[in-house]
Amino acid sequence: MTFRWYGPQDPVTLEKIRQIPLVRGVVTAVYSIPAGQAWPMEEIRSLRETVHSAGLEMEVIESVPVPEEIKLGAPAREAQIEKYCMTIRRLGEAGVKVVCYNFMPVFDWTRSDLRFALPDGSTCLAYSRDVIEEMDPAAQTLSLPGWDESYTKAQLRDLLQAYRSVSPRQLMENLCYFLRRVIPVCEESGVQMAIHPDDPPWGLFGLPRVVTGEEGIDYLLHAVDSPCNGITLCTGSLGASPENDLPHMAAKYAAMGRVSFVHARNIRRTQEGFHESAHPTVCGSLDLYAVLKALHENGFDGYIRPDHGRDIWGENGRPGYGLYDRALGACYLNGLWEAICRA
Ligand SMILES: [Mn+2]
Repeated sequence: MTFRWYGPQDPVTLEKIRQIPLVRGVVTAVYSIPAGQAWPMEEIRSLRETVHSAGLEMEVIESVPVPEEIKLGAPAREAQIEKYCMTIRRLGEAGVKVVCYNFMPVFDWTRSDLRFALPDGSTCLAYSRDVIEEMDPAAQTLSLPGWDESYTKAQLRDLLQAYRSVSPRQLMENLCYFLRRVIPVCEESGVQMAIHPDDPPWGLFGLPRVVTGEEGIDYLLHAVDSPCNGITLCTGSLGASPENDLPHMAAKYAAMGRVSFVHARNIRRTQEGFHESAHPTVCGSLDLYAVLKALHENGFDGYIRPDHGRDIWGENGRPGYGLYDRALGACYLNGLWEAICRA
């Protein structure tokens, strides 16, 4: 069991994380280096030292961002891939076993509301199809919660323009090109790449998305058939689409030995889209018990962390990443796991 930690600036401190029962390590990253730059060894070592002195492990990195040039298949990708490989080698040297990454063009996870109120007074992240569809990312006025604010409007327009000629098929080929270069380095370094599915698992604003379900995942796993080419099974991301049968996918990919990392959380699908929920099965649309059981039955012994939590007990946390509800999630998941193992 691991727990995401956003570095020394995170109000959820290592000391607090250390006190959550059975949490052994943190999932973190070097946040000071822009995408496309190799992470300096001394930064990696110092981060590891900080984590270790708090009595925790640092075996999972989330994430090493993939620069847009690589996703676009632009000529600059060659140099970018070299730098990415350099980071992988250094992480392997520092004892890192899994690198979580994603291949979503321009926008990472997307929500329409970061403080959606639930009947019990807690708040969570929510997605309304109508609200999102009315937005135009190229427009001057657009500002969506959680979006990368580092682009100017002009840069964002250029980037969106550049993606106009990238079909989903081409995006997948760009992903496979990247993996063919990176996975051999991972094999030498003892590092597993764990691709995070697109969140939500459908195209947005005319941008392609290809890691949305079984078809895309099967394709990328077979394109580079190595145990180092794995996935992050994010139940909440995949589960936003009712077409994704999560217990089936958990069983299938765990049996293949390709589930390197699990993000466990629940969501409730609604008329408007979905909102996030507390972790227990009855609190949402996803059967977390069935997912964990499928993982157990198929030999999963990798890393897991509770994914997004709600804001509860007056906490005003980083969206999705407060302490309390994620800690409750860790305890729930550990309880399920103990019961599954002992049964
Ligand atoms: Mn996730």
